[in-house]
Amino acid sequence: MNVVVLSGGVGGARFVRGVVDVLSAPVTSVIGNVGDDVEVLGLHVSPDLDSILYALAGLADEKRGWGRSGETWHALETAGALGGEDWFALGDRDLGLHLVRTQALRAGGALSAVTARLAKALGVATKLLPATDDRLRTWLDTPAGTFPFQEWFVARGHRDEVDAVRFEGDETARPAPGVLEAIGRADLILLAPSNPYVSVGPILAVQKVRAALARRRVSCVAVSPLIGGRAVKGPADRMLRRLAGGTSPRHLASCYEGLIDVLVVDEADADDLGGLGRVRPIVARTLMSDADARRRLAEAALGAVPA
Ligand code: FO1
Repeated sequence: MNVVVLSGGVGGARFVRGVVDVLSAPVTSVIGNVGDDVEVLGLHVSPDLDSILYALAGLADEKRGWGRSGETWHALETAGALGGEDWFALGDRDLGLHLVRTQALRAGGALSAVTARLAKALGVATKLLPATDDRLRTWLDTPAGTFPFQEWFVARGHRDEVDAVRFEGDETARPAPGVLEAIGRADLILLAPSNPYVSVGPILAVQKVRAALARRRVSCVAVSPLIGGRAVKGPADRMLRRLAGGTSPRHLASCYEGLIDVLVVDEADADDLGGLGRVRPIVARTLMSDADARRRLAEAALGAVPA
């Protein structure tokens, strides 16, 4: 079964790891968010692609959810002491990847080609595709002003309520090579338990990707990132409350109107399944506390559609 997963970082990366553990790697393609890519200390950082790469390579810091395990921070401390940027924590091991990626991009390589090269070097067999090779960046309109994603998320600790999410470059961004082919070949499409606005949203902002999903002939299963209406981590619940009017499964489903057939929700949300319309709910345990839990959630999503 060819499976395509659309994913952000952290929770999405954990879920992708569960899917790959359940299926064999070559039948899974992952389309990753690049809306939160950022230039720090002159380096191109693709946090969500990297969280997925590290999760699949077994290098992820499981607790933090981003960056590498066994990390040290000497370069960051030195940069800070010298008056350089230290608001975005690049660890020493992580830095090596950003150096290689940045050099390859500056030499004219496309992000998709560089990502494939990094995946191969890390022994990752799963096809990891950035949604686009073109510049696509997420911006947040808040009462305190308009911020690029990482400034709002990391520097300001996502404390500002969000009035609107915008994507710079969405009118012209083309799907990266392989993205439409992966969707076209898929027997099943999964939307990872990622923030629908700032993690999956930027992928769907690539117009041809959204169109390909809208005209799918196979099922699309979204996994809710909320448990009991609350985000496990991050601002998804606050954003849903303000932008969709609530945090119940139907509010989440409304973010994916016309794009999903099944919604996997947590047991804690099983009493709140009204208003889903044509979207079929599946109830599962969605907290990915360890490898078994990740796999069980992946099995629930994969099993949502009879083979
Ligand atoms: N998240 C933070 O909250 N603080 C950081 O300093 C930080 C640094 C960082 C460095 C590399 C990387 O790949 C991810 C990093 N993240 C950090 C996570 C990242 O900002 C977000 O989790 C994602 O962009 C949202 O999916």
